[in-house]
Amino acid sequence: MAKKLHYFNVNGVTEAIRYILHYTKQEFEDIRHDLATWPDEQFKKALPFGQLPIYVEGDKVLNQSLAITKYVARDSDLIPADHWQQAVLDSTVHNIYDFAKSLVQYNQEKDETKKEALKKVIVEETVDFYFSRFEKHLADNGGFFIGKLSWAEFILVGVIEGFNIFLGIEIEKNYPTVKKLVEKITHLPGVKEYIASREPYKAPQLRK
Ligand SMILES: N[C@@H](CCC(=O)N[C@@H](CS)C(=O)NCC(=O)O)C(=O)O
Repeated sequence: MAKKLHYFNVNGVTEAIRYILHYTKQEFEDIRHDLATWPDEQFKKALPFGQLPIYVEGDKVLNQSLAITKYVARDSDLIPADHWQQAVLDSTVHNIYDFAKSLVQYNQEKDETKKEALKKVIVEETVDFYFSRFEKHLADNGGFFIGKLSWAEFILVGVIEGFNIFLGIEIEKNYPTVKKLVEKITHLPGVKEYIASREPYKAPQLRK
């Protein structure tokens, strides 16, 4: 059945989905909407909650990036059979998304002075609060959240890439296990070729 992923031409909350689809060799149409012309009001109105990403399979439509990421990983060993491990990963991806809220807040802020202040807090406080914990969780488990590759590592790397692009930083540089993980994910078969083929991302112009 034809699979389509709709998002913008940035990584954000959707790159993990793209990575997993490429890593697990699933064919899909990678439809990228232009942020400069967004919103196309008619298209937006037809979306379940007015936002992207959406994932389409035949006549079925799914929104919410975490649900989509987990769904596209379902038939692979990126989702463990063990229920406790599944719960640990669910908890982990929500921790990662709690961190990601700070970038959403930054992107939504229109006042340049306030935006700079938000960036300072992210760089000087928020990153270390979360990444000291992610680093320890990974280091304690052989470089992965549950001792082997799962969908949660893809989520973490996608979110790191989004922060790095929007804020012009390199989050992973002070966290050696996280840094190794970024290298590992971006060199996985399928992912590596996809990255080589995609245009380099740059922070898009957001609506004023
Ligand atoms: N919780 C949703 C959030 C989706 C979301 O915030 N989408 C943003 C882009 S990252 C969007 O569509 N923005 C355009 C708009 O709201 O008009 C998810 O994780 O999928």
